[in-house]
Amino acid sequence: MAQALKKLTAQVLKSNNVEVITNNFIRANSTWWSNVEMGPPDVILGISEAFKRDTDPKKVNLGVGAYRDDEGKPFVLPSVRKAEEILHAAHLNHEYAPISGEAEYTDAVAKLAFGEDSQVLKDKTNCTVQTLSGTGALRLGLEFVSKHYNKTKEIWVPTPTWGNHPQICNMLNLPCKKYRYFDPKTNGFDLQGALDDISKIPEQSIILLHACAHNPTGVDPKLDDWKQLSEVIKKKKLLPFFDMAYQGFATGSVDNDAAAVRLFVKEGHQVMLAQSFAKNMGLYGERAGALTFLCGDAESAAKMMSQVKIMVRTMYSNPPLHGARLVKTILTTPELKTQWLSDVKQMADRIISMRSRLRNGIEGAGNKRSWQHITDQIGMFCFTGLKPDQVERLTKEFHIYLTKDGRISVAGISSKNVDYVADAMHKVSS
Ligand code: IK2
Repeated sequence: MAQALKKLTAQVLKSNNVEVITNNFIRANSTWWSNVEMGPPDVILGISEAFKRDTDPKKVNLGVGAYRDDEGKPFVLPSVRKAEEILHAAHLNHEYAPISGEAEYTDAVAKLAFGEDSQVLKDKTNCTVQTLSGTGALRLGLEFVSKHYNKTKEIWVPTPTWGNHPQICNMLNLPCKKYRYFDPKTNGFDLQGALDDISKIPEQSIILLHACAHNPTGVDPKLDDWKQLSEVIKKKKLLPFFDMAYQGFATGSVDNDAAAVRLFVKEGHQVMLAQSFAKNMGLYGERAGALTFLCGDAESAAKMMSQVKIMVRTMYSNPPLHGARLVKTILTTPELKTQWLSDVKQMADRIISMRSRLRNGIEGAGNKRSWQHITDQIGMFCFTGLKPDQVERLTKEFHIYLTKDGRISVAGISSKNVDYVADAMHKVSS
């Protein structure tokens, strides 16, 4: 207040328009929102902002999980370009979409996740709605849990997990608990730790699982591990909520990457599933996603749909059209789908080759530590194992931006910067 008064006195002395100055002072110091504190910047998007401010020509952004081509540029998939041309030529109108999204879209995305011949889809036991990308699917799913789930509302997430998972739970006052997942000693999956922790979760809680390309670690359970997880989850009567933001990005095959989800369905789990087309179609800003609840039968799925629609109607009324139209066009036009599958593989393969080059670069520089995990881990991210002080050096001395936990988005590495990044990682870690 003393500071504010000082500023006011200075302004009054400078100008004779006392009334305007006084009103400004009153407005600035007694608003309806004076209780609101400044919040911290988003952990990941805040890094992009810092990167933009950096004027060094060598700067590299390995913070945000957004795919870049080998020139370091945002990549518009050729299949998406073709779908755009088809939509442009069709001269479509801009009427409201149905509350749950176009049925052709939701049918196509459910088939992509659960498989073309999925029995649960044939039996219409799925309630699938279009959402505002993967985040919107998670939010809507947990919002629904918060209102309608009358069992144990604890949400169990892996350690570590994508930062937005606990944040969404906090927003909804849902208790967010953690089970072991990543083993820092091996830089791999802690199967025993996960099984032990999950076996102690209260019955009928919700367990969040990354379907593939775990963010931030890049460490996925093997198919046999998934079988063991499925068993213990079934035994504890937990509701599995799969987050599948990277279908196709882990192995380059959309079917391989959906293996865990399909295994759980085969084993009788009534899963929830959040899907995103941000990464695998490069539709980041279009916000095309989907949320599915598998139910016991078609009647229960219809009841669920009626309630989800009420919830959507009160939040954003109905979803955006354009991104969903692109996804639907690609998935339902055979030539475009073939093109897309090859586009996804191309992106996954480029990431895999950058992993090798990064590892070879660090090891080639004579670094004594093991960097095998760089090539063992999969998907967009690598959990480097770099400590916070090493991360800080990478940013301060080398203008390389990454999250404090040592996660790098391998998609941000290119032929142009891989040697520079490898050399910098070697220097800060030896
Ligand atoms: N779930 C997970 C696990 C994700 O990683 C994401 C995307 N995160 O990308 C930002 C980053 O970590 O750098 C999502 C869900 C949601 O993605 P979207 O809402 O963009 O579809």
